[in-house]
Order: sequence, then C-alpha cells, then structure tokens
Amino acid sequence: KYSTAAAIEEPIKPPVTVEHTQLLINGIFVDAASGKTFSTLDPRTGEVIADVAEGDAEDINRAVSAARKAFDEGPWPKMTAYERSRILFRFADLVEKHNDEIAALETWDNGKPYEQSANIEVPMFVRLFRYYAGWADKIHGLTVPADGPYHVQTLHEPVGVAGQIIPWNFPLLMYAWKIGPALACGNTVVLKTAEQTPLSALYVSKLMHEAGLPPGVLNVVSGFGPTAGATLASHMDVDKIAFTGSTETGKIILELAAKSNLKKVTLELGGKSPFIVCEDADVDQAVEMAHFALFFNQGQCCCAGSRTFVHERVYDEFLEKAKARAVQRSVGDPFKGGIEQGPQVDSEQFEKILRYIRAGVDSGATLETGGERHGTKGYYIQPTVFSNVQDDMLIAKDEIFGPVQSILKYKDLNEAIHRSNASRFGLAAGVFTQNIDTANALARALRVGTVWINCFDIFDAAIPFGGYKMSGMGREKGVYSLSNYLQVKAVVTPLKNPAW
Ligand code: TXE
Repeated sequence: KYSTAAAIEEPIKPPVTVEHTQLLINGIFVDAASGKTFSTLDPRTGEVIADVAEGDAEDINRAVSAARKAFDEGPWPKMTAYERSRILFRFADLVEKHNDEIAALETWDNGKPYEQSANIEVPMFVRLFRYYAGWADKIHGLTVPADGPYHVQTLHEPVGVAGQIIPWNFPLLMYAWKIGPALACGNTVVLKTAEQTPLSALYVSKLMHEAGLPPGVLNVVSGFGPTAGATLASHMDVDKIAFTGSTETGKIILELAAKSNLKKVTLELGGKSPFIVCEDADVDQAVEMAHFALFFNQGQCCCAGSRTFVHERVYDEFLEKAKARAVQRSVGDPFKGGIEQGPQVDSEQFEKILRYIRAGVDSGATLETGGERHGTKGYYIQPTVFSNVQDDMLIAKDEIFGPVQSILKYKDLNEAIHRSNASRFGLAAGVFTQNIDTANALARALRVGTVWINCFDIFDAAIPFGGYKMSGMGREKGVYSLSNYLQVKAVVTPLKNPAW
C-alpha cells in the first residue's frame, strides 16, 4: 500500500507557523553578528521553510561569554536545587501544553511522521525533563572513611559551561538528553543545533525562559559544524563538550577538545547494530520487530538494527515475510494520518542512501524490494530489503542511515556472536529468542551498549544509552548521565578529637 506519487506531490500545509529564527543568546533572540542567514528546507519538497540566523565563531564567543557569566556569577549554580527543579518541571508543563505545535515544527523540519512527533517524541521529551527535574535536588556527595583522623566528604559540583552539539535525526530528544542533565546538575549551556533542523529547539528554548530560566543559562546557536560547531569544541572557556553525530565528526571533536583545554568529552556516534533472530523465535513477531528496528524514523537511527542476522532454519520464511512487510510500509506526506515513513532529512542523506543501495546491488546482494526514490519530489526513498548480504559488503559494514534492511544468514549462535561483534561499532543489538539461556548468553557476549531482548528501541528516560568501541564514549540518560555533568571535589578536614 505505497501511497501514490501524486499523494505526495501536494504537500499538506503544516498546522504551525515559524515564530523563532534568530539565535538565543543571554535570554534574548538576536541576529547573527555577521547578519548572515541560511535556509532550512522542507524535506517533502526541498523548498524553504524559513531563513534562520547563521551563527559562527563570533556568535559562539558571545554565547560562551553569556554562559560563563551565568555560571560564574549565578544565580543558576547557586540557586537551591529545589528552585532549579521547579523551573525544569514548569518547562515540561509548558512543552506539554504546546505539544502539537512543537510536534508540527519537528515534522516540518525533519520529515518524520507527525503522529510519531506528537504521540511519541514530544511526550518523551516532557518525560525526560520531568525525570531530570526530579534528579536536580537528589544529587549529593558521600562521607568517606579515611585511614587517619580526618573528616572526608565529597561535593558533587557542576562542571561549568557545557557545549552541546546535536544532530538532526531526533532534534527534540537530543536536546532533552543533553540539556536535561546539564541543567539539573547546575551547569550552563551553549547548544549548537544541526543545520538541517534548527526550528524546534528555538521554540522550546523560548518556553524554557518563560518557565523562569535566568538569562545566559541556556544559549542556542543555529549554524554549521566547521564554523559554529568547531569553535564551540575548541573554546577555552567551555568546560565540557557533549556531541551526538557521525563517528568522523566525533573524532574531530575529541581532537579539538584535546588541542584546546582538554574539556571533558562525551560522544554518541554511529552504529551498525545486529538484530539476531534465533531459530526458536516467533517468526511473525521477529519480522515485525526487525522491520521496526530498521525502518523507524526513516532508518535514521544511530542504533538501527541494520544487520538482520537470521538463523538458516527460519531464514526463508523470515525473508518472505520481511519483504512483504516492507512492501506494505506506508510512505507519504508525514502530516497525513497513518503514514509510517516520510522523506529523508535532506538531499545529502537521500543521495548517500541511494549510493549505498547501488553499492549493495553492485556487490551482489539480492535486491528483494525497493531500491529507488519514492515519488518524484522531495527526499522519499522506497523501503528497501536486501537478502544474501555478506559481512564484507559495504552495506553490511557502513552506517547507511536510511530505509535499507540487510538480511544475513547464519548457522549457529557462536557464529552469530562472532559476526555481530566483528564491527568497528558497538552501539546496540536486538535478540529474538524464546529461550532464556540463549538470551542471557547473547546479552553477555555482545560488545554493545544496549541489548534489547524480544523488543527494540525502548528509550525510557532512566535507561542508560551509549556505545562500545567507535560508537562513542560515556552514557546518556538515567543516573549515569549525571556524572557527565558533575565534578567530584574531595574535602578533607583534620579531626581534633578523633576519639569522640
Ligand atoms: O553528521 P555530522 P551528518 C551519521 C549518519 C549520517 C552521517 C552524516 O550515518 O549519514 O552521520 O551526517 C556538527 N565541528 N549520523 O553530516 O557531521 C553538525 O553541524 C563541530 C549518526 O549530519 O556528525 C551537526 O550539528 N561540529 C548520528 C552535528 O555535528 C560539527 C546522527 C552532526 O553532524 C563539525 C547524525 C565540526 N567540524 C548523523 N562538523 C547519530 N549518532 O545518531 C559537523 N558538526
């Protein structure tokens, strides 16, 4: 049930208008110092949605000074933790109130189905901020027993000014993963959004100030990586940098941090996650879950289950059903009800995916369905399934970041483990089995940051997420994310009368 090309020729008018296009520095919207702007495009058509202020080095410098002042002079890190918590709770309430406008902006800028933005992503954003608001007044140090007459305590203090660089695949959720823990711990922030999707961050940041955030605590700069992003990563007054994006850019960030002031770095990078379907799996359920694991968000997920390993005994049945499911996937205008897949985010990603599809065909994989653009306008791609994929093919090694499922056959579990781990990435894995021993064995053997057993993409606020190997450094979400934004200070005082 592909929607026809005609159905996507006439894009539905988004139910929202763009209000904020400037940079947010020191609590006010301002133009870029250079006066320059860039266009953010509608992925359904390639047409301009809005012209947005283009921040570069000078704007980052202005934003960092505002964040530095707000950190050094307060009031944010000096407020009571309860006051910070209340601002974050108020912010979550305001976002909830504006759920539908925010969801519409996210869909317009990114191309993801509106139903996904409105029913999953904005509610999850709200949940994440409530989770971190709850942490703000529960962060404290320890009393430590030492070998001697000393009273020893640790203070858990904010790191300072946090630079945060986010990608375009989940603009709102990446905002929440970064800004939630940073603010809860008392840091101040300069956020550089992705050039493809600047709009939703500006909207919600306005609400953050309405909720009572003091000026300078959160600064948002739209702009490009090599200018605004690189200035932030190499800034001497930034104490910590958190980045989500490609492994290639992650390496640059680490290098810029090392060459400047050794700011603390966390990286959440690419992946090539295995999804292992065991011989005892319920095939229908496994097909549906493997489909979701790969195709969700137009395949633009760092943890996408992009290597579907299927046991040889169920391979033929799985393949036939996986192909049928992909053929049924509804592709079309993301503002239309019942649509599962919208356009890819931009022409660069669209072209990259089509190149990988051609590489798959050229390397001898069997193209079962899809393989072409969908329609004649915008960046839609047909849901694509390859079978007979071999480990050494480019489509089995690289992150495609698109709606392209690669199905690989395996004979026994040791082989599946070995092949799953033979990747430079180690972000996540899916395991489909009805045998608890198999599940336990795989959970321990796979060298990845998350193992989903008989499920996939469960992104609760409390569950940590991050990568092994070249998928990154550090963990976001959950209690683990707090340590990215805290310093531990040991305070030692002699005890005058230890016997007492
Ligand atoms: O990523 P970049 P791109 C993967 C995915 C995708 C590929 C390329 O495979 O196809 O990366 O996407 C900023 N200094 N992921 O080019 O360049 C940039 O402005 C500082 C996986 O969009 O990594 C944006 O804000 N910053 C991923 C952010 O980095 C720089 C999500 C991400 O862009 C910079 C996105 C520089 N020199 C893409 N260059 C995931 N892990 O979820 C760029 N940036």
